[in-house]
This record gives sequence, structure tokens and C-alpha cells, in this order.
Amino acid sequence: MSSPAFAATIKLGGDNGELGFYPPSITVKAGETIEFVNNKAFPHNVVFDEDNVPAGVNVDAISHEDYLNGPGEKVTNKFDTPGTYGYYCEPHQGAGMAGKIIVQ
Ligand SMILES: [Cu+2]
Repeated sequence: MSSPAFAATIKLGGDNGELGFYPPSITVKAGETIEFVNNKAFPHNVVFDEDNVPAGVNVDAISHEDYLNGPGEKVTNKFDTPGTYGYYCEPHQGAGMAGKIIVQ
């Protein structure tokens, strides 16, 4: 098996423990795979905002609600529908931990 080539990697938590996704905004092409990697200040999760995804996208199917508790834990996503996808971390939503993925 060949390892997949990731179009982008998003860190969960900044290197100094900041509560955020880094980078907070990325642009990828439809069909490209992105990975979220647990970094600092976990637990984190990745939940897509049903009010901020392209029409017809099922956020339950693309969200990763299970908490990532260990360093280096990863989840991946691949988007087929172009548009803007907003997402956030449930434990840190109140602290503004949110991001945006633009799929072209
Ligand atoms: Cu978080």
C-alpha cells in the first residue's frame, strides 16, 4: 500500500498551547485529503457546523466527535462538494477554537 499524499495538515492546538486550529483557514481541491493532527492543549475534536457547509452536505458524516486525547492522534477528511466548510472544536468552542476549509 502506498501512503496517501495529504493536501494539507491542520494542527489541533498551537505549539505553545494556543486553543486553535493551525492554519485556521486552508484551501484545497475537491477530492484531496486533509489531515488533522492532535498537537497541544487537547482534548480536541473536529465538528463541522451544519449552518456553514455547502447545501446537501451531511455534517454528521464528516465530523469527528470523538475526543482526540493523545499527541499525534489523527483524523482525516476528503471533500467532494466545493464550497466553504466551517468547523470547530467542541471543548474549546467558547474559546474560539474554530477553522475554515475552502474546497474548490
Ligand atoms: Cu480544542
